[in-house]
Amino acid sequence: MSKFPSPQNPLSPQPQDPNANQEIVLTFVGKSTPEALQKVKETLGPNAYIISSRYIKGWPFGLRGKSCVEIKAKGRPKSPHLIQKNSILLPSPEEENLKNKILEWIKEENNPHYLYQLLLRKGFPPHIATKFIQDILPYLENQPPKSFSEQNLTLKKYLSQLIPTTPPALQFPPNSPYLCILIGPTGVGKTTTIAKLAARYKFDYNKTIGLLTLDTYRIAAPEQLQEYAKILQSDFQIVQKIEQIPSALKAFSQKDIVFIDTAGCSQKDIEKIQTLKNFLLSLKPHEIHLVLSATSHYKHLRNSWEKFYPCSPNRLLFTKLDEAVSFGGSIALILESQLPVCYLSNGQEVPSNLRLAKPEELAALVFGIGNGRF
Ligand SMILES: Nc1nc2c(ncn2[C@@H]2O[C@H](COP(=O)(O)OP(=O)(O)OP(=O)(O)O)[C@@H](O)[C@H]2O)c(=O)[nH]1
Ligand SMILES: [Mg+2]
Repeated sequence: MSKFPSPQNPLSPQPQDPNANQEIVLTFVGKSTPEALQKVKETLGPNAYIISSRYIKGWPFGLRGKSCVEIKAKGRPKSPHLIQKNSILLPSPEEENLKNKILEWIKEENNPHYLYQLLLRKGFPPHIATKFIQDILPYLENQPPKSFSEQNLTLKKYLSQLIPTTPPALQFPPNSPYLCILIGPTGVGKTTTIAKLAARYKFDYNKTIGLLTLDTYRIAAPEQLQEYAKILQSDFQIVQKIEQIPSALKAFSQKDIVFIDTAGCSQKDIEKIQTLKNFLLSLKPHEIHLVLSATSHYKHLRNSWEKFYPCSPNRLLFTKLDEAVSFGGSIALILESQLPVCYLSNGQEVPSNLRLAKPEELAALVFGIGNGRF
């Protein structure tokens, strides 16, 4: 706008005006082609030539449902005043990108193909994306959203209703500890999360805790949890054989809750998973959290769930939310397995980087603004 002389001096372009007497490209918009052409002629004269024309729904006014014709034309403007009156200023590329993004939504609302692409981009696998769309379409058709933000809100609200979560257990049986075990692939953050959970139960929920590890596969693996036990001043036990379980549990009989760490198993290591299953049959834990990294692709997550399925996990626990770039895979697995989520880990800091799972927050990871900022 500042390129042009002010409207107070409309008919006399300043000599220094770089646009005076020069051919320039301008954009004109009208409700119809004749209206847009009339503006071209009035502003650039009869010798102007048309570079392009297109029919647009909504843009540039951002009004849903309104259509217009946009014509780009080149010529010598008769006056700056007419430029201001008739042509439109094109938005900056950044603004245009943003508008186009929003427009895509509005133009394509209720369009299953568009929503499908969006879900794939967010990391959903095709079959879950299809299922989600099949479910939500009748809902969208009944209550068509009026704007991008309303549509986003609808999708978020709908998705959040499908996400099972569960609160942390706070009531425990007398004379025998409540057992919470974490299982899952290697390096996903099981031991770190146990330390966070133990601290939370001890300091925030005022519960008596015990720590137990079955992870004796790697040298120094038990020491990692033992260090946390020392810091938390909690009792600690190592169990190497199934026969040791009863005495270990007896030692913890006065504790409210015992957290059990396990060795990470590659989902390909069927033998190790079978051994873990045998331990679980003997322990009979109340909570079995399958711990998975939110940075993993859906296929990997799904494969881990299948391989650990014989261990009967009854919760999903996602870690590394802070590192993940898309969350569709994790959300898809929650929808598919219908295993409730209780905790989410969003960083390496013990004990602070642990959150209680909320359906709305999880849904916002897919349909929210500023995705993944936990
Ligand atoms: N960025 C990030 N790192 C995490 C998170 N949770 C754990 N980590 C890191 O992941 C690495 C592995 O954590 P561990 O707790 O040892 O993982 P594990 O599942 O017990 O590993 P194994 O016992 O070898 O199977 C460590 O460097 C942790 O600090 C998280 O939520 N975000
Ligand atoms: Mg570990």
